[in-house]
Amino acid sequence: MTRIHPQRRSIDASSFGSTVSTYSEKDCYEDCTNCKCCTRRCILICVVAFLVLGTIVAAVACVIIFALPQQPPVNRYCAASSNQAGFLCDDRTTCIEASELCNRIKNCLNGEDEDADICSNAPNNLPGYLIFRCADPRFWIFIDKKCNGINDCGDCSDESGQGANCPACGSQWWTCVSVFYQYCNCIPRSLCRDGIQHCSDWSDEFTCTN
Ligand SMILES: [Ca+2]
Ligand SMILES: [Ca+2]
Ligand SMILES: [Ca+2]
Repeated sequence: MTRIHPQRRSIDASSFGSTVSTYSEKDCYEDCTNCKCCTRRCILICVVAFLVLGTIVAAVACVIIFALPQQPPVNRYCAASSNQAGFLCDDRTTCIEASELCNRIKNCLNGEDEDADICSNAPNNLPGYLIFRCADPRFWIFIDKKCNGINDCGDCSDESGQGANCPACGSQWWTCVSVFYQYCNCIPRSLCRDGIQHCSDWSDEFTCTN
């Protein structure tokens, strides 16, 4: 006797009415990832799944980032030829004068002395040991311009001011109060007895010997 097995019918969700669904949550999730299911429940499952995955990925990234050894800040301090603090180039050998920073000339081999990170907001981004603030807080100079005999601040605070604490005039200089804006309390001995008054007391013309 031939038996006829009833054929299994494919399930047509529409035949059960709008509130009935035969999908399992697993099927639903798989369909969601393929954008084939748009029920609220599926969307909620998808959102939760992506949030959880996103949180895990973010947590792993944070662990990796914070677990990496932090690079210590580069110490750029060096003694320049002016006997003032200088800027140490990346080769850890070349020491340039502070005033060679941010002068639009690449004095370091790789040009790190002109790096926009430090030059775009000078002097705020410069190490404090490379600058000198004049008595007038609006002005500042590079440290190698302090005690160099020249009135760089404009008010001589970098040469004869208490904050500068400069040594006495060297052997190549004559001590007096200069009548020229360029100098302060020292004038080059080469200006002695040249027929031009450089000191307020004329000592450069009558007392000084060069
Ligand atoms: Ca430079
Ligand atoms: Ca100076
Ligand atoms: Ca003179």
